[in-house]
Amino acid sequence: MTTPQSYSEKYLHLGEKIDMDAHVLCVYKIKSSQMSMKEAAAAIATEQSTGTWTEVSTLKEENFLKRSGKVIDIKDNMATIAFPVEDFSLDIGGVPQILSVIAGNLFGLESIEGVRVEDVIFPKSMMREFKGPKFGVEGLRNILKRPDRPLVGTIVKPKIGLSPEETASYVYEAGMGGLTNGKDDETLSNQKFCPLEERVVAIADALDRVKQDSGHIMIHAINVSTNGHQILEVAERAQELGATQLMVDVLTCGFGAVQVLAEDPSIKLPVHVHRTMHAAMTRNKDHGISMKVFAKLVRMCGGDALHIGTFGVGKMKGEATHDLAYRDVCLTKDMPYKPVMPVASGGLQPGMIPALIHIAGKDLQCQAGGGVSGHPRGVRGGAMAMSQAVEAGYLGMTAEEYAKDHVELREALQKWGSA
Ligand code: CAP
Ligand code: MG
Repeated sequence: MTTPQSYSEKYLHLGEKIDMDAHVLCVYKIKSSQMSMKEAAAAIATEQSTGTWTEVSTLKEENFLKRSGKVIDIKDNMATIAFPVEDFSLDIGGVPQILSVIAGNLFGLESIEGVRVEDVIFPKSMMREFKGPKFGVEGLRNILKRPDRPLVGTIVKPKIGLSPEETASYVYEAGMGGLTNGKDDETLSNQKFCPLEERVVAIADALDRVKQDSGHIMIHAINVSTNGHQILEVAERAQELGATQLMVDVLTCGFGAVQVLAEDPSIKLPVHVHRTMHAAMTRNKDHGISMKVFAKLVRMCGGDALHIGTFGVGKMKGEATHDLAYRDVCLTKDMPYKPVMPVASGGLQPGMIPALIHIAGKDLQCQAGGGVSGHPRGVRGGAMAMSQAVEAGYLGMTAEEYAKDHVELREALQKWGSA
């Protein structure tokens, strides 16, 4: 049995003019063999606003008119639904509540086999309720005294198992090799082999030594991803002990975790946003949520740097055109916030970097874990090769050209080739 068309039909407002300042617009890609596009879109608008599977006696006309989602456009398999601003609760609720409206129960409707949230457009009035990044692209560049070159970083590898001292020594070598950014991996937290507090202290010392020994500035993002009731306390402690940046996994911790780290006045560090688990929702082209939606929400919540993929050149699934769209969300002037630093990470190695910069542009943080520590000369050699590759990309040269008089890059190319 499907929702009777006569009932959900009330949610169809095709072609009607909508007050953009009074609605959140959401674009859905829909696949249903049991329903027409109109029926399926209306079923979503119904379920996600004032309706349910049957008409209810408690839905009064005034409530229906003011708060119902309206299907305003259908093109092929894409439907746009406008949700009244009044349906949202930002003071208590925030992004979790936004998601439960635009990306909630609809995924489980029996009669719709596939639905993907492709985009969301928030009215200015709602965007103003969020602060966006404290640092963003410019803030990170200022901290690193790196006005226009892409940032270049590493993820300490192996993901787990190194002691605080070993981790710090990795970071020192990476900094001496010219990297601007280091970060914990997403599965590293406070395990016995590498307690968070000891790691923060050891890394802070390593970063100081890099500065003393070479004059070079590097920061390192400490993974503070944890339970909601602890995250602020853990972040404050890391900051107190000398952390230079924080990292949070936005999808496992929730958007509120990014927002509290960005907005709480006690935290004065940039927030690096990892997206582990995103592919469970972003990878299927017929069902789930586009990374574009997540990128918008991360920017609203104040992430300073965000993983957006490797533009088709790394180990993770992804296409350049899609990743470019996510990069644009990070940088667009259409959102009333500082731009977010787009991060390309996953299976990268020096030979890929010039091509990556050519596609993605200079406002980019390139990162390699294996592509640094897998270098024949070790971490410092790998960091030098990555830095050289970034310089090549920045100057518009190929990796091969630049490698002619840069031995570390040459050795990386010999081991891994180029993109
Ligand atoms: C990269 C990475 C990142 C992935 C995640 C890893 O390491 O640290 O977590 O980039 O992908 O563990 O794989 P390597 P995404 O450089 O050694 O591949 O950013 O696309 O979510
Ligand atoms: Mg990782």
